[in-house]
Amino acid sequence: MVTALALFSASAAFAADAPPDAEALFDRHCASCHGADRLGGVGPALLPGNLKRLRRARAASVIAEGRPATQMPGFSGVLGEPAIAALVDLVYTPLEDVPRFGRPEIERTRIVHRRLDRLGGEPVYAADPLSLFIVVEQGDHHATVLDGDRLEPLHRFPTRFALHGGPKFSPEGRFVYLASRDGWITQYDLYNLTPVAEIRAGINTRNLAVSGDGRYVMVANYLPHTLVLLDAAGLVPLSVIPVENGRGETSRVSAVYAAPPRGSFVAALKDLPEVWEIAYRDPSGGSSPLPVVRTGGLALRRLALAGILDDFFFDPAYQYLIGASREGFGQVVELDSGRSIADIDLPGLPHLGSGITWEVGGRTVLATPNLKEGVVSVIDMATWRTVKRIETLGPGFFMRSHERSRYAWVDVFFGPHRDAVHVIDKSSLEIVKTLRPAPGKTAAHVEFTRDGRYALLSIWDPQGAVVVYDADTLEEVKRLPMSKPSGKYNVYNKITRSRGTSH
Ligand code: DHE
Repeated sequence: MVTALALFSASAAFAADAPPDAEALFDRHCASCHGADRLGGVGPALLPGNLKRLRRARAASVIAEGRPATQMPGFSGVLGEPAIAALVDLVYTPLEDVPRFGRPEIERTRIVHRRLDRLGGEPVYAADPLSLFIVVEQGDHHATVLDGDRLEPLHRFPTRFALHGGPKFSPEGRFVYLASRDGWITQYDLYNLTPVAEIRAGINTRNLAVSGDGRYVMVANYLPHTLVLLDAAGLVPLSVIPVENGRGETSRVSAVYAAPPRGSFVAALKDLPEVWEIAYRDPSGGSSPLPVVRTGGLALRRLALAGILDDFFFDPAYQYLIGASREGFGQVVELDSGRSIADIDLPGLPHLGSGITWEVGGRTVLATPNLKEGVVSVIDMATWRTVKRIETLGPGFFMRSHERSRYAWVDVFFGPHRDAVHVIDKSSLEIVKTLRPAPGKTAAHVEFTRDGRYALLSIWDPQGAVVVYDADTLEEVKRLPMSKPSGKYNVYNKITRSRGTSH
């Protein structure tokens, strides 16, 4: 007679001998971040087209060890080699049916929450709308509207799943635009505290930018390989721009930025050695030495690069683009001529997107944290030479200051000191204080109040908080409980393009 135990042992042995079931493994370990259909979610889409810069052997080690500077954990503790190999095979297998995501598909996702012409044009609260902060709470996918004068929450609303990139404001500060990793764009009215419209502009989206004149929103996508132009008033899709080089090679878009003085958007490409500049203002007044093509009524300049640059910074006048590659080289490109004018010493993985500038000793410097090394690089923006490498307790993600503050703040996002935040004197370029507001918990991302008096720092924990510091004495003033608050964004500092914050 076959006992229940024998039956169990037989099936266990059979399971151990059977080839790993990649689909089942994917469902169990990967689908929650990368999407059951592999089209992406918090994590990127896992399709051969998205992985073409990642060799198969490297893909296996990413699954085993995780990926630094991302949320991808390592699975070597739970998956053996055969299981990892089966998953690699799966993610390099094209989908039988990749959904089309062109303009009609995008249009069909649009949701209008409130008609703009029926909304009042004044704030429905007494607080100064330019002092507000938006705090993105990753823990439970909400955003808090914080009164930046009273330093108290004014309102809280649900967001789409996994927002990424900084929310962007309309030029007068009334509307804020939010992008989620799975492509949802939200227009939110900060006067009436209500969402206005939403649209899914991509399957795997990186970020969005709002034009300097407030008329357009541009969305950067990893999947499909497109830039999507939306009408900023209600998110009506205007144009879907395929990102390809004319020889059939396409590229993911790492990020798109607004360059208001140029009347353009500038896009960083992940798979082609090019930078794209898309003019929303008629560029016919200026002379461009570069070929300009028209795509859907937009003027597009394609600047050729020596290599792929996928993280950018711009000088305050938007004359220069400072780019870094994942391979560890930095370059300064003059945007008008499209010429590379200098190489910069930026080893490791600088996080230029989080760079800031200030004046010291009559020169303008750019400071950037580094995602791989415990260092802040300070670069003279006239000579493009490194003035100083400030050693920190570990790699950092975000850096901030304010025109009226003598300090710059940088977090230590990775490693055993992730609960530490350094305060750097902007004149001496020395760390003058290291704060640990919640020992053992990641402390990261600072933003100043409009007047620069207070610096707000996040504790990245489900039971986290925004900690308010006096920006001069560096003493804690108060703590506002929040659910894993990630970034926070002050309306005034953003719309006036403060040099101490990101754009
Ligand atoms: Fe970000 C901004 C790229 C991982 C939180 N991140 C940006 C921007 C880029 C970028 C290009 C600037 C766009 C903008 O603000 O419009 N981020 C990347 C990556 O390539 C990277 C390393 C890998 C990835 O998975 O995409 C990455 N980023 C993360 C995270 O793991 C973080 C910490 C948590 C999360 O939300 O996913 C994270 N990134 C942020 C935040 C900003 C951001 C909070 C906005 C910063 C700001 O203050 O403006």
